[in-house]
Amino acid sequence: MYIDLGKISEDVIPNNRLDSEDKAPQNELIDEGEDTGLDGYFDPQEQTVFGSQKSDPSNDNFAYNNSPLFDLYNYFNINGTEGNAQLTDIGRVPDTEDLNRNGVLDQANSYFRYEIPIDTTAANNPYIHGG
Ligand SMILES: [Ca+2]
Ligand SMILES: [Ca+2]
Ligand SMILES: [Ca+2]
Ligand SMILES: [Ca+2]
Repeated sequence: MYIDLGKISEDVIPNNRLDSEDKAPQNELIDEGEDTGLDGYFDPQEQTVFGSQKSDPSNDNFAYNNSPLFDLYNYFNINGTEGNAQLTDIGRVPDTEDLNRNGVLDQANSYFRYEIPIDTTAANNPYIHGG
């Protein structure tokens, strides 16, 4: 497990540009057709732009299943940014790379990384003491 403490670049789509779902007019609201994910494309456009036959070429679709029936819990795509506006309270504002909301793309990477082994075998993990 890695824990990074400090500043990390907001440029998730590494293009030196601030990518956001909020298109003109920018109003901090999810308007019709804006719930595209950070890439700005819905799946059919992703297939065209990236020349792919995959159902979700950008792998950015939101999905989850929290049904206790048959233990169908699945949160693998809970952080997807395409299609998250309709199903959750957290998705009602446009997704953006601008995490600190200062209006600019902060690209500084300046952080300390701590590596913590999660091996539970005491012989392999020097951080386990006392069993
Ligand atoms: Ca970007
Ligand atoms: Ca997308
Ligand atoms: Ca997609
Ligand atoms: Ca920023």
